Amino acid sequence: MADKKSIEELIKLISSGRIGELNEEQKKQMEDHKFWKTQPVTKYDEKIIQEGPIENKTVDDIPNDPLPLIDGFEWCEVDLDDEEQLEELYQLLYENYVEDQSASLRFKYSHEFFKWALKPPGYRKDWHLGVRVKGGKLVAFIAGTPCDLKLTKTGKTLKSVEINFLNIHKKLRSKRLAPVLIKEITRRVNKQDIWQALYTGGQVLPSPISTCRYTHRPINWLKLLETGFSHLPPGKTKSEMVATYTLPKEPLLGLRPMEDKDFDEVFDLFTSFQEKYEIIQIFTKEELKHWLNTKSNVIKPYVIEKDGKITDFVSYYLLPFTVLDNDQHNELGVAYLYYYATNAEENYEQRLKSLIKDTLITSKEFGVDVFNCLTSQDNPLFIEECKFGDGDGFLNYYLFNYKTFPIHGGINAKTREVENKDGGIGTVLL
Ligand code: MYA
Repeated sequence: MADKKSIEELIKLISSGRIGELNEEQKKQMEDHKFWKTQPVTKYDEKIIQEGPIENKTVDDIPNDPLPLIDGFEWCEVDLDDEEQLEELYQLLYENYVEDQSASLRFKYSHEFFKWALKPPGYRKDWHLGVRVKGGKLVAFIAGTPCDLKLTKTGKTLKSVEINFLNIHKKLRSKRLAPVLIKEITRRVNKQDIWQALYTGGQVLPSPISTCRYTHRPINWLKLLETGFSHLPPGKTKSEMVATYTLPKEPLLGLRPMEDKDFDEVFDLFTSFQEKYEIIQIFTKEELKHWLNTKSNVIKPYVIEKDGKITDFVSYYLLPFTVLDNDQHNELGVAYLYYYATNAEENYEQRLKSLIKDTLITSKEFGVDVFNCLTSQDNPLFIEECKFGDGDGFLNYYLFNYKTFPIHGGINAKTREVENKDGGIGTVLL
């Protein structure tokens, strides 16, 4: 039986999948960051006077050859069109991505998930970067995917990449391999004349442009209890808890699965809606079609149509957990809120609350037991009413080689409680 954990702890694991989260007091001193202090990133407590790149280089300044690796290891490209290599990536991440003390939780990535996350239009195979024991086992990975960013306050657009899925086999930890992977992916991206990157992490590194908090909404509270991840609050009965989280059977606003024919309207609605946030990803139609794939088992887009017009759209992705050592359950269904938009201007807040309530209802169909969202986007407007509870996981957002003024992440800087403020983070990273 898994150790008893609070739901907060579970979500922290689910959400961040990242170890070693440090709070402000615990964060390393800048000079202790032997690697990061050499990189073009904003220093802790650096006062930003002007936004812009930290260093300017040209493609000719960038070496043509990969960085040397320690003896016995070699670089590889993980070919996601090759089922065997996909399986290797799956195994690496399954066994090494999440650090859970009782080792009772594992991300249940599917091959389809990797293809969705890592093969958007314009993806490059050489940005699916792996390290192998020479001629053998895959032991480390890092991925870059193309992404154009916009900082809406200045209107500045940045041709960038998103960096994700950095993972090193447990046996090769603390050997300074991560900096080598980061430098090599940087070299490969720079070679394409791209100089900025967006990435997130639970760790405090120099220096976040924003910090969001994870929140979670139990859908199947009883199962969360049975898997040992939720507890019965003092003074409450099980049936009271179940009743608290029980949702209506059918969506109330008429939410329906998005179809391909809705796409152009969704694209227009979403693109103009996103401008309200300070940092957003600019999607081409082709890219958004990929991210909102209507036939996917991973991403679930929905729309509301009224009088022949799409008025709202919402989406979430599914990334379940395998539960080990539990007599009753072997899987936990987890959904993550992705992008949404509405054309409601009056009663915007109410509309958003109703939209999300309906979204939660639809998720039951896919066996979702807990629905997560961050305090990014306009999520603080509905978090409480839709019964999302504060998690204790925080997600820091970083920009490589670009200084920006801090961006509100939906939490109070001091208390770290959910706080609503216009604007903020409009990008969702997986
Ligand atoms: S976040 C997901 C990260 N993955 C995990 O948490 C999975 C489990 N953990 C592991 O596999 C390992 O612990 C990892 C570190 C691989 C994380 N982001 O090799 P080391 C720095 C940035 O001895 P290890 C995601 O995927 C650390 O501060 N830096 O460490 C986004 C230290 O540097 P310094 C990190 O524990 C990734 C150095 O590495 C992270 O064996 C974005 C220690 O190296 C981290 N998550 O391995 C990457 N963790 O001494 C940056 C540790 O200076 C992208 N470190 O403090 C930057 C943009 C690049 C492209 C630019 C293009 C223009």
